[in-house]
Amino acid sequence: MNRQIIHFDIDAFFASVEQLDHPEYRGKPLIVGGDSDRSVVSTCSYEARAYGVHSAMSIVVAKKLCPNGIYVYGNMQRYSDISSQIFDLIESEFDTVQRVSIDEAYIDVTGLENPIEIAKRIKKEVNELTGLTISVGISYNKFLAKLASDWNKPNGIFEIVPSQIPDLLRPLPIIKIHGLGKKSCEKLNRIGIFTIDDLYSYPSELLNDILGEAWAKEIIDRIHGIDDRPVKEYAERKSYGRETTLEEDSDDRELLYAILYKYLVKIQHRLDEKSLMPRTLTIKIKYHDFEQFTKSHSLEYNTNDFNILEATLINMFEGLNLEKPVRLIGLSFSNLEDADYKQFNILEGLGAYSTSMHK
Ligand code: TTP
Ligand code: MG
Repeated sequence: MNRQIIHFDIDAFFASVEQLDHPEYRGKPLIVGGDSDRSVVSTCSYEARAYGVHSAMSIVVAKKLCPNGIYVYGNMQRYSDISSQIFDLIESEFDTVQRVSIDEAYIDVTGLENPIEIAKRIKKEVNELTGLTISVGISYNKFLAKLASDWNKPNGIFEIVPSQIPDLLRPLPIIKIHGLGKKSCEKLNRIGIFTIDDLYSYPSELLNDILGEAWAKEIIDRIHGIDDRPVKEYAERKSYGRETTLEEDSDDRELLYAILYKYLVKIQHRLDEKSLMPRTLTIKIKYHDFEQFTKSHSLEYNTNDFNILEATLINMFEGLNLEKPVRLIGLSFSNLEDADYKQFNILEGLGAYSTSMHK
C-alpha cells in the first residue's frame, strides 16, 4: 500500500506572528531581522516578497528593494512558544509526527481518513488555535509531500499522486529539489541543467562527479518519486492521541465510549512499545455546532497499566455531561515519562519511604 504523508509549513512564520501581535503591520511589507545594516532578513511577509525581499538577504539590500517596508527585530521566545503550541496540537492527534524545523513537520497518515480532509482539518485547527495559516502538502513520500506544501503557498493545499510523476516535476527549476543546495544548483546550472527535466536526461555517471555518488543517486531517486525515508517521530514529544469526526453527529454515549475505548487500546499499546507512561488523559469533544471543550484528568503518578487507564477513562466519561450531539471525539495522553526512568524513581521513592518508616 502506498504511504500517505503530509508535510506542513507555517506561512511566513516569524512575520505572520508579528502581524498577529501588531495589527498595524498587517497587509504591509514587514521584514523581520532587525534594523541595523549588519542584520540579515530572517523572513518577511508575502507583501515584502513582492519587492524581491527574501530570507538570508542583508537588510541593506532589502532596504534598497523595499524602502517603505517595516523593519523589526524578532522575538524568538514568542515564535518558539507558538511553534510548540502547534506541534503539541498535531501530536495530540497523530501517532507519527516528525518535526523538522521550528515551523514544519511531516505526519504519516497512512490508513487514516482521506488525507485532503485531514489537511483541511489541521489547517483549520491551527488557524483557530493561533490565528496563523499553514500550507499543507500530501503525497506518497516525504520528498513529494514537502514539494507539495510549497506548491500553493501561502495558505495552500496540494496533493501529488503517483500518476503525476514524472511529468508534473519536469518544468520545475532544480532549486525546488529539497536536498540540492544553492552551490550544487549553481554548478549544475553551469553545465546547462536548469530544470528537473534537464536532470532526467543527464547521464547519471556525470552527475556523480558533481554531487558525489551517494547523493547523486538519492537526488535521482527522489525526482523519480522514490523516497523511502520514514517519518521519524520527534523523540521528546509531549502527547499521543487520536480523534475522529463522526460520520453523523451523535449523542449515543455507548457509541462515543466505544470510540474512546478503541483509542485507549491503540494509544496504550503504542506507548507500551515506546516504554512511555502517561499521567494525564484528555478527552476532547466538539459539538455539532463546533463549540468544543476538553476534559483532562491527571493521575497521581505516571503509569501505562491498562486497567488503571481504563478505569480512569470510565470515570472521566461517566462524569462527562454531553449537552448536544457530538461531531468530533478524541482522546490523548500527555505528561509522558520514560518507563525505565520511572522505575528508577520508584526505587528511590521506596527508599525514602522506608527511611521515614524507620524513624
Ligand atoms: P521558512 O518556513 O523557510 O520560511 P517562512 O515560514 O518565513 O515562509 P514560507 O514558509 O511561507 O515560505 O522558515 C521558517 C522561519 O525560520 C522563518 O519565518 C524565519 C526563520 N528563518 C530564518 O531565520 N532564516 C532563514 O534563512 C530562513 C529560511 C528561515
Ligand atoms: Mg514556513
